[in-house]
Amino acid sequence: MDTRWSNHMPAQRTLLLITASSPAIRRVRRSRVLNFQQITMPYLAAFVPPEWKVIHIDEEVSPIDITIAVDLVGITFHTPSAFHVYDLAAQFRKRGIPVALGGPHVTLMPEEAQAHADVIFVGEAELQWPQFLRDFEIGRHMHRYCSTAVPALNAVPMARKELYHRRDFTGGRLFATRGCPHGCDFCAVAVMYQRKVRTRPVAAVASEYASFPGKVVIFWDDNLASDREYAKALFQSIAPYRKWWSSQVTIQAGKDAEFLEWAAKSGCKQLFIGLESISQQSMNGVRKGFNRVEEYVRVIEHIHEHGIAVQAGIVFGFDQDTESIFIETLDFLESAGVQNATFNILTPYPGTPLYQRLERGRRILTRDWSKYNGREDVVFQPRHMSPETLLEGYRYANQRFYSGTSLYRRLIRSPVGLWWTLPLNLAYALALRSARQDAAADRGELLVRCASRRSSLESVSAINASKTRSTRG
Ligand code: B12
Repeated sequence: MDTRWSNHMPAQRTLLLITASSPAIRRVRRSRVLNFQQITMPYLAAFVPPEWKVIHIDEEVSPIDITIAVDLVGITFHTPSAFHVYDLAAQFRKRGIPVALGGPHVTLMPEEAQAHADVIFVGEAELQWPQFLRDFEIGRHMHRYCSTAVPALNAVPMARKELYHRRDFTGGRLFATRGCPHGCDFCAVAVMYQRKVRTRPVAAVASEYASFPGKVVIFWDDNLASDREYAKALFQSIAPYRKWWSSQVTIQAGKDAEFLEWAAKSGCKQLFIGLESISQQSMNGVRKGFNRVEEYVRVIEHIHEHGIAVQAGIVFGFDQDTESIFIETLDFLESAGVQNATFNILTPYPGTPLYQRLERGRRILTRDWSKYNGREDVVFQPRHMSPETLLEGYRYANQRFYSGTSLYRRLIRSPVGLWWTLPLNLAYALALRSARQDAAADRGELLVRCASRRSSLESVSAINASKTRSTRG
Protein backbone atom coordinates (compact mmCIF):
# COMPACT_ATOMS: atom_id res chain seq x y z
CA MET A 1 0.00 0.00 0.00
CA ASP A 2 1.17 3.53 -0.74
CA THR A 3 -0.28 6.52 1.09
CA ARG A 4 2.20 9.18 -0.03
CA TRP A 5 -0.06 11.02 -2.44
CA SER A 6 -3.30 11.37 -0.47
CA ASN A 7 -2.45 14.61 1.39
CA HIS A 8 -1.70 16.56 -1.76
CA MET A 9 -4.88 15.80 -3.64
CA PRO A 10 -6.69 18.83 -5.10
CA ALA A 11 -10.50 18.78 -5.50
CA GLN A 12 -10.41 17.92 -9.19
CA ARG A 13 -7.74 15.44 -10.09
CA THR A 14 -5.95 15.46 -13.39
CA LEU A 15 -4.84 12.27 -15.05
CA LEU A 16 -2.31 12.35 -17.87
CA LEU A 17 -2.51 9.33 -20.16
CA ILE A 18 0.43 8.78 -22.52
CA THR A 19 0.56 6.60 -25.62
CA ALA A 20 4.31 6.26 -25.73
CA SER A 21 6.33 5.91 -28.90
CA SER A 22 10.05 6.53 -28.66
CA PRO A 23 11.78 8.78 -31.23
CA ALA A 24 13.70 5.69 -32.41
CA ILE A 25 10.63 3.54 -33.14
CA ARG A 26 8.88 6.49 -34.78
CA ARG A 27 11.85 6.85 -37.09
CA VAL A 28 12.03 3.12 -37.81
CA ARG A 29 8.30 2.84 -38.54
CA ARG A 30 8.21 6.10 -40.53
CA SER A 31 5.07 6.93 -38.62
CA ARG A 32 5.01 10.44 -40.00
CA VAL A 33 4.17 8.82 -43.35
CA LEU A 34 2.39 5.68 -42.25
CA ASN A 35 0.45 6.03 -39.07
CA PHE A 36 -2.23 4.09 -37.26
CA GLN A 37 -4.14 5.14 -34.19
CA GLN A 38 -3.93 3.11 -31.00
CA ILE A 39 -7.10 2.51 -28.98
CA THR A 40 -5.66 1.76 -25.56
CA MET A 41 -5.61 5.16 -23.84
CA PRO A 42 -8.92 6.59 -25.19
CA TYR A 43 -10.41 3.24 -24.14
CA LEU A 44 -8.91 3.24 -20.62
CA ALA A 45 -10.06 6.86 -20.25
CA ALA A 46 -13.65 5.65 -20.59
CA PHE A 47 -13.25 3.81 -17.25
CA VAL A 48 -12.13 6.95 -15.38
CA PRO A 49 -14.71 8.51 -13.03
CA PRO A 50 -16.21 11.78 -14.37
CA GLU A 51 -14.72 13.90 -11.59
CA TRP A 52 -11.25 13.35 -13.07
CA LYS A 53 -9.94 15.57 -15.84
CA VAL A 54 -8.23 13.38 -18.43
CA ILE A 55 -5.50 14.56 -20.81
CA HIS A 56 -4.15 12.20 -23.46
CA ILE A 57 -0.80 12.82 -25.12
CA ASP A 58 0.01 10.56 -28.04
CA GLU A 59 3.72 10.78 -28.76
CA GLU A 60 3.04 10.11 -32.42
CA VAL A 61 1.35 13.52 -32.44
CA SER A 62 2.91 15.76 -29.82
CA PRO A 63 5.89 15.75 -27.50
CA ILE A 64 5.45 15.35 -23.76
CA ASP A 65 5.65 18.40 -21.58
CA ILE A 66 7.36 17.06 -18.50
CA THR A 67 6.44 20.18 -16.50
CA ILE A 68 2.68 19.70 -16.96
CA ALA A 69 0.69 19.90 -13.70
CA VAL A 70 -1.06 16.57 -13.14
CA ASP A 71 -1.83 14.27 -10.23
CA LEU A 72 -1.18 10.96 -11.91
CA VAL A 73 0.46 9.69 -15.09
CA GLY A 74 -0.47 6.45 -16.89
CA ILE A 75 1.68 5.18 -19.77
CA THR A 76 1.12 2.40 -22.30
CA PHE A 77 3.98 1.13 -24.47
CA HIS A 78 5.40 -1.66 -26.62
CA THR A 79 8.83 -3.24 -26.04
CA PRO A 80 10.84 -0.94 -28.40
CA SER A 81 9.79 2.12 -26.34
CA ALA A 82 10.59 0.59 -22.93
CA PHE A 83 13.81 2.51 -22.14
CA HIS A 84 12.32 5.75 -23.40
CA VAL A 85 9.31 5.24 -21.11
CA TYR A 86 11.48 4.45 -18.09
CA ASP A 87 13.25 7.74 -18.70
CA LEU A 88 9.95 9.65 -18.95
CA ALA A 89 8.68 7.94 -15.80
CA ALA A 90 11.83 8.94 -13.92
CA GLN A 91 11.31 12.59 -14.86
CA PHE A 92 7.70 12.64 -13.61
CA ARG A 93 8.57 10.74 -10.46
CA LYS A 94 11.39 13.18 -9.72
CA ARG A 95 8.69 15.85 -9.58
CA GLY A 96 6.72 13.72 -7.12
CA ILE A 97 4.08 12.67 -9.67
CA PRO A 98 3.18 8.99 -9.44
CA VAL A 99 3.47 6.92 -12.58
CA ALA A 100 1.42 3.85 -13.59
CA LEU A 101 2.68 1.59 -16.37
CA GLY A 102 0.84 -1.03 -18.42
CA GLY A 103 0.73 -2.70 -21.83
CA PRO A 104 2.44 -5.63 -23.56
CA HIS A 105 5.97 -5.05 -22.29
CA VAL A 106 4.85 -4.64 -18.67
CA THR A 107 2.75 -7.79 -18.88
CA LEU A 108 5.68 -9.72 -20.32
CA MET A 109 8.42 -8.17 -18.14
CA PRO A 110 6.75 -7.14 -14.85
CA GLU A 111 9.84 -7.23 -12.65
CA GLU A 112 11.76 -4.91 -14.94
CA ALA A 113 8.86 -2.45 -15.29
CA GLN A 114 8.16 -2.41 -11.55
CA ALA A 115 11.54 -0.83 -10.88
CA HIS A 116 10.50 2.23 -12.91
CA ALA A 117 6.94 2.84 -11.71
CA ASP A 118 4.80 3.49 -8.66
CA VAL A 119 2.29 0.99 -9.89
CA ILE A 120 2.17 -1.53 -12.71
CA PHE A 121 -0.68 -3.41 -14.42
CA VAL A 122 0.05 -6.96 -15.43
CA GLY A 123 -2.34 -8.29 -18.05
CA GLU A 124 -5.71 -6.85 -18.94
CA ALA A 125 -6.94 -4.00 -16.79
CA GLU A 126 -10.72 -3.73 -17.23
CA LEU A 127 -11.26 -4.68 -13.57
CA GLN A 128 -8.00 -3.54 -11.98
CA TRP A 129 -7.77 -0.02 -13.47
CA PRO A 130 -11.07 1.25 -11.93
CA GLN A 131 -10.12 -0.52 -8.69
CA PHE A 132 -6.74 1.25 -8.65
CA LEU A 133 -8.35 4.66 -9.27
CA ARG A 134 -10.64 4.09 -6.29
CA ASP A 135 -7.67 3.01 -4.18
CA PHE A 136 -5.67 6.01 -5.38
CA GLU A 137 -8.45 8.44 -4.46
CA ILE A 138 -8.36 7.26 -0.87
CA GLY A 139 -4.56 7.15 -0.88
CA ARG A 140 -4.22 3.42 -0.47
CA HIS A 141 -3.14 1.85 -3.70
CA MET A 142 -1.03 -1.22 -4.30
CA HIS A 143 2.16 -1.32 -6.36
CA ARG A 144 1.01 -4.05 -8.65
CA TYR A 145 -2.39 -4.99 -10.07
CA CYS A 146 -2.57 -8.34 -11.83
CA SER A 147 -5.48 -9.65 -13.81
CA THR A 148 -5.80 -13.10 -12.34
CA ALA A 149 -8.72 -14.11 -14.57
CA VAL A 150 -9.19 -12.74 -18.10
CA PRO A 151 -12.04 -10.23 -18.04
CA ALA A 152 -15.31 -10.75 -19.89
CA LEU A 153 -15.96 -7.98 -22.40
CA ASN A 154 -19.75 -8.00 -22.02
CA ALA A 155 -20.14 -4.49 -20.75
CA VAL A 156 -17.06 -2.51 -21.74
CA PRO A 157 -17.52 1.14 -22.73
CA MET A 158 -16.72 2.79 -26.06
CA ALA A 159 -13.36 4.54 -26.23
CA ARG A 160 -13.52 8.33 -25.72
CA LYS A 161 -13.36 9.76 -29.23
CA GLU A 162 -12.28 13.25 -28.20
CA LEU A 163 -8.99 11.68 -27.03
CA TYR A 164 -8.00 10.33 -30.44
CA HIS A 165 -5.46 12.76 -31.83
CA ARG A 166 -3.85 11.16 -34.87
CA ARG A 167 -4.75 11.84 -38.43
CA ASP A 168 -4.38 8.38 -39.88
CA PHE A 169 -5.91 6.54 -42.82
CA THR A 170 -8.97 5.52 -40.87
CA GLY A 171 -12.21 7.18 -39.96
CA GLY A 172 -12.65 4.97 -36.93
CA ARG A 173 -11.07 2.11 -35.01
CA LEU A 174 -12.37 -0.35 -32.44
CA PHE A 175 -12.12 -3.95 -31.31
CA ALA A 176 -14.81 -6.63 -31.31
CA THR A 177 -12.89 -9.59 -29.90
CA ARG A 178 -9.76 -10.17 -27.89
CA GLY A 179 -7.31 -13.05 -27.87
CA CYS A 180 -6.42 -15.83 -30.27
CA PRO A 181 -6.74 -19.58 -29.69
CA HIS A 182 -3.39 -20.39 -31.32
CA GLY A 183 -0.06 -20.60 -29.53
CA CYS A 184 2.46 -19.48 -32.15
CA ASP A 185 5.97 -19.40 -30.74
CA PHE A 186 6.77 -15.80 -31.62
CA CYS A 187 3.47 -14.11 -30.74
CA ALA A 188 3.09 -12.06 -27.58
CA VAL A 189 -0.71 -12.22 -27.75
CA ALA A 190 -0.75 -15.92 -26.88
CA VAL A 191 1.14 -15.15 -23.65
CA MET A 192 -0.69 -11.91 -22.80
CA TYR A 193 -4.23 -13.20 -23.23
CA GLN A 194 -3.64 -16.84 -22.29
CA ARG A 195 -5.19 -17.98 -25.61
CA LYS A 196 -8.65 -17.13 -24.28
CA VAL A 197 -10.91 -15.58 -26.91
CA ARG A 198 -13.55 -13.15 -25.70
CA THR A 199 -16.14 -11.19 -27.66
CA ARG A 200 -18.03 -7.96 -27.09
CA PRO A 201 -21.80 -8.07 -27.61
CA VAL A 202 -22.58 -7.66 -31.32
CA ALA A 203 -25.00 -4.77 -30.67
CA ALA A 204 -22.38 -2.82 -28.68
CA VAL A 205 -19.75 -3.26 -31.39
CA ALA A 206 -22.22 -2.29 -34.13
CA SER A 207 -23.19 0.82 -32.25
CA GLU A 208 -19.54 1.90 -31.77
CA TYR A 209 -18.88 1.12 -35.46
CA ALA A 210 -21.85 3.27 -36.48
CA SER A 211 -20.78 6.12 -34.20
CA PHE A 212 -17.65 6.91 -36.25
CA PRO A 213 -18.27 9.71 -38.70
CA GLY A 214 -15.64 8.33 -41.12
CA LYS A 215 -16.15 5.78 -43.89
CA VAL A 216 -13.08 3.54 -43.26
CA VAL A 217 -12.92 1.57 -40.03
CA ILE A 218 -10.22 -0.75 -38.66
CA PHE A 219 -10.99 -3.57 -36.27
CA TRP A 220 -7.79 -3.84 -34.20
CA ASP A 221 -8.55 -7.44 -33.29
CA ASP A 222 -5.89 -10.09 -32.86
CA ASN A 223 -7.92 -12.44 -35.02
CA LEU A 224 -11.44 -11.36 -35.97
CA ALA A 225 -12.07 -14.89 -37.22
CA SER A 226 -11.32 -16.55 -33.86
CA ASP A 227 -15.03 -17.17 -33.45
CA ARG A 228 -16.39 -17.31 -36.99
CA GLU A 229 -20.07 -17.66 -35.99
CA TYR A 230 -19.75 -14.50 -33.91
CA ALA A 231 -17.99 -12.76 -36.79
CA LYS A 232 -20.78 -13.61 -39.24
CA ALA A 233 -23.40 -12.24 -36.83
CA LEU A 234 -21.33 -9.11 -36.43
CA PHE A 235 -20.97 -8.63 -40.19
CA GLN A 236 -24.73 -8.93 -40.65
CA SER A 237 -25.33 -6.29 -38.07
CA ILE A 238 -22.77 -3.75 -39.42
CA ALA A 239 -23.69 -4.22 -43.10
CA PRO A 240 -26.46 -1.58 -43.09
CA TYR A 241 -23.99 1.20 -42.20
CA ARG A 242 -22.30 0.83 -45.58
CA LYS A 243 -18.80 1.60 -44.34
CA TRP A 244 -15.57 -0.05 -45.48
CA TRP A 245 -13.52 -2.01 -43.02
CA SER A 246 -10.35 -4.03 -42.61
CA SER A 247 -9.04 -6.39 -39.94
CA GLN A 248 -6.61 -9.16 -39.07
CA VAL A 249 -7.54 -12.83 -39.42
CA THR A 250 -5.84 -16.21 -39.76
CA ILE A 251 -5.75 -18.15 -43.00
CA GLN A 252 -8.73 -20.28 -41.88
CA ALA A 253 -11.03 -17.33 -42.51
CA GLY A 254 -10.04 -17.41 -46.18
CA LYS A 255 -11.34 -20.94 -46.52
CA ASP A 256 -14.78 -20.16 -45.11
CA ALA A 257 -17.01 -19.03 -47.98
CA GLU A 258 -19.83 -17.90 -45.71
CA PHE A 259 -17.43 -15.81 -43.62
CA LEU A 260 -16.08 -14.16 -46.75
CA GLU A 261 -19.53 -13.56 -48.23
CA TRP A 262 -20.72 -11.78 -45.11
CA ALA A 263 -17.45 -9.93 -44.72
CA ALA A 264 -17.73 -8.64 -48.29
CA LYS A 265 -21.42 -7.72 -47.94
CA SER A 266 -20.65 -5.74 -44.80
CA GLY A 267 -17.95 -3.67 -46.51
CA CYS A 268 -14.70 -5.60 -45.89
CA LYS A 269 -12.11 -4.27 -48.32
CA GLN A 270 -8.95 -5.87 -46.97
CA LEU A 271 -7.87 -8.70 -44.68
CA PHE A 272 -4.47 -8.79 -43.02
CA ILE A 273 -3.33 -12.42 -42.89
CA GLY A 274 -0.25 -13.68 -41.10
CA LEU A 275 1.07 -15.92 -43.88
CA GLU A 276 4.45 -15.45 -42.15
CA SER A 277 6.44 -17.76 -44.43
CA ILE A 278 6.24 -19.72 -47.65
CA SER A 279 8.34 -22.44 -46.00
CA GLN A 280 6.15 -25.14 -44.41
CA GLN A 281 9.09 -26.23 -42.27
CA SER A 282 9.43 -22.72 -40.89
CA MET A 283 5.71 -22.69 -40.04
CA ASN A 284 5.92 -26.09 -38.35
CA GLY A 285 9.00 -24.94 -36.45
CA VAL A 286 7.16 -22.06 -34.75
CA ARG A 287 3.95 -23.95 -34.00
CA LYS A 288 2.01 -22.32 -36.82
CA GLY A 289 1.69 -25.51 -38.84
CA PHE A 290 -1.99 -24.78 -39.43
CA ASN A 291 -0.72 -22.39 -42.11
CA ARG A 292 -0.55 -24.86 -44.98
CA VAL A 293 1.74 -23.36 -47.59
CA GLU A 294 0.26 -25.47 -50.37
CA GLU A 295 -3.11 -23.78 -49.70
CA TYR A 296 -1.88 -20.16 -49.86
CA VAL A 297 -2.60 -19.54 -53.54
CA ARG A 298 -6.08 -21.02 -53.37
CA VAL A 299 -6.96 -19.09 -50.22
CA ILE A 300 -5.73 -15.81 -51.69
CA GLU A 301 -7.76 -16.45 -54.85
CA HIS A 302 -10.80 -17.28 -52.76
CA ILE A 303 -10.54 -14.01 -50.84
CA HIS A 304 -10.02 -12.10 -54.09
CA GLU A 305 -13.11 -13.74 -55.59
CA HIS A 306 -15.08 -11.96 -52.87
CA GLY A 307 -13.67 -8.59 -53.85
CA ILE A 308 -11.41 -8.38 -50.80
CA ALA A 309 -7.74 -7.37 -50.95
CA VAL A 310 -5.06 -9.32 -49.07
CA GLN A 311 -2.35 -7.78 -46.94
CA ALA A 312 0.20 -10.47 -46.12
CA GLY A 313 2.21 -10.40 -42.89
CA ILE A 314 5.61 -11.89 -43.72
CA VAL A 315 8.43 -12.74 -41.32
CA PHE A 316 12.01 -13.56 -42.29
CA GLY A 317 14.59 -15.28 -40.10
CA PHE A 318 12.95 -18.52 -39.00
CA ASP A 319 15.32 -21.37 -38.20
CA GLN A 320 14.48 -23.20 -41.42
CA ASP A 321 14.93 -20.10 -43.62
CA THR A 322 17.94 -20.10 -45.93
CA GLU A 323 19.14 -17.23 -48.08
CA SER A 324 16.86 -18.21 -50.94
CA ILE A 325 13.78 -17.40 -48.85
CA PHE A 326 13.77 -13.71 -49.83
CA ILE A 327 13.57 -14.09 -53.58
CA GLU A 328 11.24 -17.06 -53.40
CA THR A 329 8.87 -15.17 -51.12
CA LEU A 330 8.80 -12.17 -53.43
CA ASP A 331 8.25 -14.37 -56.47
CA PHE A 332 5.34 -15.95 -54.64
CA LEU A 333 3.73 -12.69 -53.48
CA GLU A 334 3.93 -11.23 -56.96
CA SER A 335 2.61 -14.27 -58.73
CA ALA A 336 -0.24 -14.62 -56.21
CA GLY A 337 -1.09 -10.94 -56.78
CA VAL A 338 -1.04 -9.98 -53.10
CA GLN A 339 -2.07 -6.32 -52.80
CA ASN A 340 -0.02 -5.35 -49.80
CA ALA A 341 2.57 -6.85 -47.46
CA THR A 342 4.16 -6.01 -44.17
CA PHE A 343 7.63 -7.50 -43.86
CA ASN A 344 9.19 -8.14 -40.48
CA ILE A 345 12.49 -9.42 -39.23
CA LEU A 346 11.79 -12.22 -36.76
CA THR A 347 12.02 -10.60 -33.33
CA PRO A 348 11.93 -12.61 -30.11
CA TYR A 349 9.86 -10.39 -27.83
CA PRO A 350 10.76 -11.09 -24.21
CA GLY A 351 8.33 -13.43 -22.47
CA THR A 352 7.49 -15.38 -25.62
CA PRO A 353 8.41 -19.08 -26.11
CA LEU A 354 10.61 -17.97 -29.03
CA TYR A 355 12.65 -15.70 -26.74
CA GLN A 356 13.08 -18.49 -24.20
CA ARG A 357 14.18 -20.95 -26.87
CA LEU A 358 16.75 -18.58 -28.36
CA GLU A 359 17.98 -17.61 -24.93
CA ARG A 360 18.52 -21.26 -24.02
CA GLY A 361 20.52 -21.61 -27.24
CA ARG A 362 22.55 -18.46 -26.35
CA ARG A 363 21.38 -16.86 -29.57
CA ILE A 364 20.04 -13.57 -28.19
CA LEU A 365 22.50 -10.91 -29.40
CA THR A 366 21.24 -7.93 -27.42
CA ARG A 367 18.80 -7.02 -24.69
CA ASP A 368 18.66 -3.44 -25.81
CA TRP A 369 14.86 -3.34 -26.19
CA SER A 370 15.07 -0.29 -28.45
CA LYS A 371 16.45 -2.63 -31.10
CA TYR A 372 13.42 -4.92 -30.89
CA ASN A 373 11.78 -3.06 -33.74
CA GLY A 374 11.51 -5.89 -36.29
CA ARG A 375 12.54 -3.54 -39.07
CA GLU A 376 16.06 -2.26 -38.68
CA ASP A 377 17.85 -4.54 -36.27
CA VAL A 378 18.45 -8.26 -35.99
CA VAL A 379 18.57 -9.10 -32.29
CA PHE A 380 19.29 -12.83 -32.47
CA GLN A 381 21.64 -15.15 -34.32
CA PRO A 382 19.75 -16.70 -37.26
CA ARG A 383 20.44 -20.39 -37.90
CA HIS A 384 21.24 -20.44 -41.62
CA MET A 385 22.48 -16.95 -42.39
CA SER A 386 24.28 -14.05 -40.80
CA PRO A 387 22.34 -11.19 -39.14
CA GLU A 388 23.63 -8.94 -41.95
CA THR A 389 22.19 -11.21 -44.66
CA LEU A 390 18.85 -11.32 -42.86
CA LEU A 391 18.77 -7.54 -42.74
CA GLU A 392 19.80 -7.24 -46.35
CA GLY A 393 17.19 -9.78 -47.46
CA TYR A 394 14.49 -7.95 -45.50
CA ARG A 395 15.44 -4.68 -47.20
CA TYR A 396 15.51 -6.33 -50.58
CA ALA A 397 11.97 -7.67 -50.02
CA ASN A 398 10.64 -4.22 -49.17
CA GLN A 399 12.36 -2.52 -52.05
CA ARG A 400 11.27 -5.06 -54.60
CA PHE A 401 7.68 -5.31 -53.35
CA TYR A 402 7.18 -1.55 -53.34
CA SER A 403 8.99 -0.92 -56.62
CA GLY A 404 7.02 0.48 -59.57
CA THR A 405 7.24 -2.79 -61.51
CA SER A 406 5.93 -4.89 -58.65
CA LEU A 407 3.19 -2.38 -57.85
CA TYR A 408 2.02 -2.54 -61.44
CA ARG A 409 2.17 -6.34 -61.58
CA ARG A 410 0.22 -6.77 -58.35
CA LEU A 411 -2.34 -3.99 -58.52
CA ILE A 412 -3.39 -4.44 -62.12
CA ARG A 413 -5.09 -7.70 -61.07
CA SER A 414 -6.53 -6.38 -57.83
CA PRO A 415 -10.13 -7.27 -56.95
CA VAL A 416 -10.44 -3.95 -55.12
CA GLY A 417 -10.04 -0.75 -57.10
CA LEU A 418 -6.93 1.39 -57.17
CA TRP A 419 -8.73 3.93 -55.00
CA TRP A 420 -8.17 1.46 -52.14
CA THR A 421 -4.91 -0.30 -53.00
CA LEU A 422 -2.84 2.51 -54.47
CA PRO A 423 -2.79 5.02 -51.56
CA LEU A 424 -1.68 2.31 -49.12
CA ASN A 425 1.02 1.01 -51.47
CA LEU A 426 2.25 4.52 -52.14
CA ALA A 427 2.36 5.29 -48.43
CA TYR A 428 4.50 2.19 -47.83
CA ALA A 429 6.72 3.06 -50.78
CA LEU A 430 7.13 6.62 -49.52
CA ALA A 431 7.91 5.41 -46.01
CA LEU A 432 10.60 3.14 -47.44
CA ARG A 433 12.10 5.89 -49.52
CA SER A 434 12.39 8.18 -46.54
CA ALA A 435 13.90 5.30 -44.51
CA ARG A 436 16.55 4.75 -47.18
CA GLN A 437 17.36 8.44 -47.31
CA ASP A 438 17.73 8.63 -43.55
CA ALA A 439 19.86 5.49 -43.45
CA ALA A 440 22.11 6.80 -46.18
CA ALA A 441 22.44 10.13 -44.41
CA ASP A 442 23.19 8.33 -41.12
CA ARG A 443 25.93 6.26 -42.66
CA GLY A 444 27.18 9.00 -44.94
CA GLU A 445 27.13 6.43 -47.71
CA LEU A 446 25.69 6.31 -51.18
CA LEU A 447 22.41 4.45 -51.47
CA VAL A 448 22.89 0.81 -52.25
CA ARG A 449 20.76 0.09 -55.27
CA CYS A 450 18.06 -2.52 -55.16
CA ALA A 451 19.47 -4.09 -58.29
CA SER A 452 22.80 -4.86 -56.70
CA ARG A 453 21.05 -6.38 -53.68
CA ARG A 454 19.00 -8.49 -56.00
CA SER A 455 22.00 -9.77 -57.88
CA SER A 456 23.93 -10.66 -54.74
CA LEU A 457 20.90 -12.41 -53.25
CA GLU A 458 20.14 -14.12 -56.53
CA SER A 459 23.56 -15.71 -56.76
CA VAL A 460 23.19 -17.11 -53.24
CA SER A 461 19.62 -18.11 -54.05
CA ALA A 462 20.67 -20.12 -57.06
CA ILE A 463 22.97 -22.18 -54.88
CA ASN A 464 20.33 -22.75 -52.22
CA ALA A 465 17.21 -23.07 -54.34
CA SER A 466 17.30 -26.81 -54.83
CA LYS A 467 18.20 -27.39 -51.22
CA THR A 468 15.21 -25.34 -49.99
CA ARG A 469 12.81 -26.99 -52.38
CA SER A 470 13.78 -30.41 -51.19
CA THR A 471 13.39 -29.46 -47.51
CA ARG A 472 9.93 -27.89 -47.88
CA GLY A 473 7.05 -29.97 -46.62
C1 B12 B 1 -3.16 -2.01 -32.83
C2 B12 B 1 -1.75 -2.54 -32.68
C3 B12 B 1 -0.74 -1.74 -33.17
C4 B12 B 1 -0.99 -0.39 -33.85
C5 B12 B 1 -1.10 0.75 -32.85
C6 B12 B 1 -0.05 0.71 -31.75
C7 B12 B 1 0.56 2.04 -31.37
N1 B12 B 1 1.45 2.08 -30.39
O1 B12 B 1 0.26 3.05 -31.91
C8 B12 B 1 0.27 -0.28 -34.74
C9 B12 B 1 -0.05 -0.91 -36.06
C10 B12 B 1 0.80 1.11 -34.96
C11 B12 B 1 1.23 -1.17 -33.96
C12 B12 B 1 2.58 -1.03 -34.02
C13 B12 B 1 3.47 -1.88 -33.39
N2 B12 B 1 3.18 -3.03 -32.77
CO1 B12 B 1 1.39 -3.51 -32.29
N3 B12 B 1 -0.30 -4.25 -31.93
C14 B12 B 1 -1.50 -3.80 -32.07
C15 B12 B 1 -2.51 -4.85 -31.60
C16 B12 B 1 -2.99 -5.67 -32.81
C17 B12 B 1 -3.71 -4.35 -30.82
C18 B12 B 1 -3.37 -3.40 -29.67
C19 B12 B 1 -4.66 -2.85 -29.12
O2 B12 B 1 -5.13 -1.81 -29.54
N4 B12 B 1 -5.29 -3.56 -28.18
C20 B12 B 1 -6.52 -3.14 -27.57
C21 B12 B 1 -6.19 -2.51 -26.23
C22 B12 B 1 -7.46 -2.09 -25.51
O3 B12 B 1 -5.53 -3.49 -25.47
P1 B12 B 1 -4.07 -3.28 -24.82
O4 B12 B 1 -3.31 -2.24 -25.52
O5 B12 B 1 -3.43 -4.59 -24.61
O6 B12 B 1 -4.46 -2.68 -23.39
C23 B12 B 1 -5.03 -3.48 -22.36
C24 B12 B 1 -3.99 -3.96 -21.34
O7 B12 B 1 -2.75 -4.27 -21.93
C25 B12 B 1 -3.93 -2.84 -20.34
N5 B12 B 1 -3.02 -1.72 -20.57
C26 B12 B 1 -2.29 -1.39 -21.62
N6 B12 B 1 -1.57 -0.28 -21.37
C27 B12 B 1 -1.89 0.15 -20.15
C28 B12 B 1 -1.47 1.26 -19.43
C29 B12 B 1 -1.99 1.48 -18.17
C30 B12 B 1 -1.55 2.67 -17.38
C31 B12 B 1 -2.97 0.59 -17.65
C32 B12 B 1 -3.60 0.84 -16.34
C33 B12 B 1 -3.37 -0.53 -18.36
C34 B12 B 1 -2.83 -0.74 -19.62
O8 B12 B 1 -5.25 -2.32 -20.34
C35 B12 B 1 -5.93 -2.55 -21.57
C36 B12 B 1 -7.27 -3.16 -21.25
O9 B12 B 1 -7.13 -4.44 -20.72
C37 B12 B 1 -1.60 -5.71 -30.67
C38 B12 B 1 -2.06 -7.09 -30.36
C39 B12 B 1 -2.69 -7.04 -28.97
N7 B12 B 1 -3.80 -7.60 -28.81
O10 B12 B 1 -2.15 -6.45 -28.06
C40 B12 B 1 -0.24 -5.60 -31.35
C41 B12 B 1 1.01 -5.67 -30.45
C42 B12 B 1 0.74 -4.90 -29.18
N8 B12 B 1 2.01 -4.97 -31.27
C43 B12 B 1 3.16 -5.49 -31.20
C44 B12 B 1 4.31 -5.01 -31.89
C45 B12 B 1 5.52 -5.89 -31.88
C46 B12 B 1 4.29 -3.79 -32.57
C47 B12 B 1 5.48 -3.09 -33.24
C48 B12 B 1 6.76 -3.14 -32.44
C49 B12 B 1 5.63 -3.72 -34.64
C50 B12 B 1 6.83 -3.20 -35.40
N9 B12 B 1 7.74 -4.08 -35.69
O11 B12 B 1 6.91 -2.04 -35.70
C51 B12 B 1 4.94 -1.65 -33.41
C52 B12 B 1 5.36 -0.69 -32.25
C53 B12 B 1 4.69 0.68 -32.41
C54 B12 B 1 5.09 1.69 -31.37
N10 B12 B 1 4.88 2.92 -31.71
O12 B12 B 1 5.59 1.39 -30.31
C55 B12 B 1 3.21 -6.69 -30.27
C56 B12 B 1 3.77 -6.23 -28.91
C57 B12 B 1 4.99 -6.99 -28.49
C58 B12 B 1 5.65 -6.24 -27.37
N11 B12 B 1 6.29 -6.99 -26.51
O13 B12 B 1 5.64 -5.06 -27.24
C59 B12 B 1 1.68 -7.07 -30.21
C60 B12 B 1 1.25 -7.71 -28.89
C61 B12 B 1 1.41 -8.04 -31.38
C62 B12 B 1 1.91 -9.46 -31.23
N12 B12 B 1 1.22 -10.37 -31.87
O14 B12 B 1 2.89 -9.80 -30.63
N13 B12 B 1 0.59 -2.05 -33.20
